Amino acid sequence: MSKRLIRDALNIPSSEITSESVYKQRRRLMQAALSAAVLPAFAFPSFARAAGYEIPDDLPRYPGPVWLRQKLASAVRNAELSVSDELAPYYHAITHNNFYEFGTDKRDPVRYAQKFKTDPWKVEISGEVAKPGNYNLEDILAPHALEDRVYRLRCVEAWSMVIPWLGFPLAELIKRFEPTSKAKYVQFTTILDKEQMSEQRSSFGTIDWPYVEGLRMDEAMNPLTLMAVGMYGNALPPQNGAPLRLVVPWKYGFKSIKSIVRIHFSETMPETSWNITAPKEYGFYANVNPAVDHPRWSQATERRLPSSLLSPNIVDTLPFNGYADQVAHLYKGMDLSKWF
Ligand SMILES: Nc1nc2c(c(=O)[nH]1)N[C@H]1C(S)=C(S)[C@@H](COP(=O)(O)O)O[C@H]1N2
Ligand SMILES: [Mo]
Repeated sequence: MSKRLIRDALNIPSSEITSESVYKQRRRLMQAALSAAVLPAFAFPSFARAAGYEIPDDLPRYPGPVWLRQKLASAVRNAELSVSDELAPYYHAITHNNFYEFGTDKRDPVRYAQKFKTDPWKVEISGEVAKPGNYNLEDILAPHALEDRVYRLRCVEAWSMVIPWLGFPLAELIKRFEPTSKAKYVQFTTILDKEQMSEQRSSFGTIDWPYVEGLRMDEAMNPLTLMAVGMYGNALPPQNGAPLRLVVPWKYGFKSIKSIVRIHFSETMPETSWNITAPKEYGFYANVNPAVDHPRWSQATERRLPSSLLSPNIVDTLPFNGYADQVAHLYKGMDLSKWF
């Protein structure tokens, strides 16, 4: 198709088409908007309304399966563990994503994850644990009441946003499955599904699939560590890691692994995807730390979304992403420039 034809199809004035890259970016935006717009706009649960989350009518909601909806609607705000920073507009949270299984561009997940199947979903619990098994997500969630928590999310790429998650403490899940005394670490694994995830088919990828992440047991048991199943009062969108993801707010975003199918307890430190890929750049701990720069850029500040060229909205990065009071004790006596 010629440039002119595409331009006409999208109805963009020619004055705005200044270069191939601007045109490409625009086309991506349009495609993202289109794929989102075709989703039905369901009435969102009363919780979203009560919490005052603003979801413009032309943006999709992700209500999730019927069994999950009721749970989401009965979530309760945890004010004590929520920050008062301004929320990222919903649009930014669902269209600016890192989910490399669906592509490496920030707009790829919203474009390519919309048909991702997240129900039914199984989670395997394995390793050093008294009750291993393959469980339906519904059974995993059954005993847990959901909380609404507003957390900062700080990506290692030096941007950040503030998101209201719906989830429950990982500690509660861990206690239920009764890890043995040998369980010193927890490893999480994302689904491996080449049919649904285009980047897992690519032979040029940087990551050795499936994506894996891990925490030390005391980090996993910290009250801030959340298993999320929703955000902005609704189920998680697929691009944000539906149906089950980890959220560890004091660590760089890559620790917060998406679309989890396995939780494994081990005696030794597990492998983690970005550490395998570039061990000099990404450590196991990955605590947000303005004093330890990434080898290729500073970590002293961050671009808080929404951010644009004219108004970049740069803010100081805080040690442990502002959660030092709750987590600094976990690393007492450790040299954090060595254990980055
Ligand atoms: N499976 C998987 N999980 C992942 C990623 C990924 O590429 N694959 N990206 C991580 C990174 S780098 C970030 S910053 C967060 C982004 O979460 P969000 O898209 O919900 O903002 O997800 C993390 N979890
Ligand atoms: Mo990230």
